[in-house]
Amino acid sequence: MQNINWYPGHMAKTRRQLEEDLKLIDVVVEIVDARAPSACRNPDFEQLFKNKRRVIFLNKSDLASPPCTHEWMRFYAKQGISAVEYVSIGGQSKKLAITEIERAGEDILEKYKSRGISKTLRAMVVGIPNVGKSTFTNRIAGTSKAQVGDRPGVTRSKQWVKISPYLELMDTPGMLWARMDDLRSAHHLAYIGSIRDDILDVEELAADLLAELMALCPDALIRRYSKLSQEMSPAELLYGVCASRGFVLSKGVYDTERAARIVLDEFRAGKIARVTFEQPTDENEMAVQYEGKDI
Ligand SMILES: Nc1nc2c(ncn2[C@@H]2O[C@H](COP(=O)(O)OP(=O)(O)OP(=O)(O)O)[C@@H](O)[C@H]2O)c(=O)[nH]1
Ligand SMILES: [Mg+2]
Repeated sequence: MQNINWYPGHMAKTRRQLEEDLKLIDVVVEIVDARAPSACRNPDFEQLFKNKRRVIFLNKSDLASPPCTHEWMRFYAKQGISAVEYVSIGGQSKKLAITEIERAGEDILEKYKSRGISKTLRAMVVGIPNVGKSTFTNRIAGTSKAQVGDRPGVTRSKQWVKISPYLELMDTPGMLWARMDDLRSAHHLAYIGSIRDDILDVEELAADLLAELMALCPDALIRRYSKLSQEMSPAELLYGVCASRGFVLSKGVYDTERAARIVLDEFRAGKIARVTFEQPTDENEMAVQYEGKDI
């Protein structure tokens, strides 16, 4: 299996900063992309946040398959993990999100209250790049203070945002882990824009995305690119997109690079279908277990 070289230099610094800031915060708010909840879980987080209260937001659920999101919610509930299905753009309730974060830190507040101290709850918003941490923070705060963008690595330093006299959120830069050797997970992260396309071969990436979409939502895919059919190989699917859109460089030569970029762009813009690439499994169960001890 190829070892993918994907760890930008600034991420080691991000990790050190997160570790240092942990002492300032009461609750960890983990944002994952609902289309790839498994690939989005940074394995380093389990160790890093093992003594913290945590709540997971399955963000961008407007782009994911609703039955799959429900399955993930059941999966988290079964393990006693607080998880919330969420959409950070549009009209979803910020009150719901605030309530869930406050609930995660409830016992901490109670403990202070019993000592006669009224404390502001401090929460750190963490996750891998481009899952919507800054959009979520802005949504909850009702501001546009945190910079957002549809590419990985937009936020480069932490930022505190006051939500109310009782709650403050810290937006943080996206963090990956040092070693990735699972190509399928890496592809999922690239499809959702959490790692840069140029780390991988863009044509291979788009061809594999087409194959995964053909398995998950063939009708929607064929509606979008009419010359595709279910028996095509990944490479043939990419040629099929060229044929559907007339991407021809010269007679008989397809512009597969253009087709690859179009497929990735259209998928990310939610133009093909709402899909979830991963199902909960026993293996994930091991990975998401954590202890919420200590105050
Ligand atoms: N459809 C949809 N798009 C979203 C949602 N939340 C965020 N986005 C989009 O996702 C992109 C990335 O959002 P950011 O908030 O910059 O993501 P981030 O996690 O802060 O990214 P980094 O700072 O790069 O780590 C932007 O184009 C947002 O508009 C959501 O719930 N649904
Ligand atoms: Mg950000």
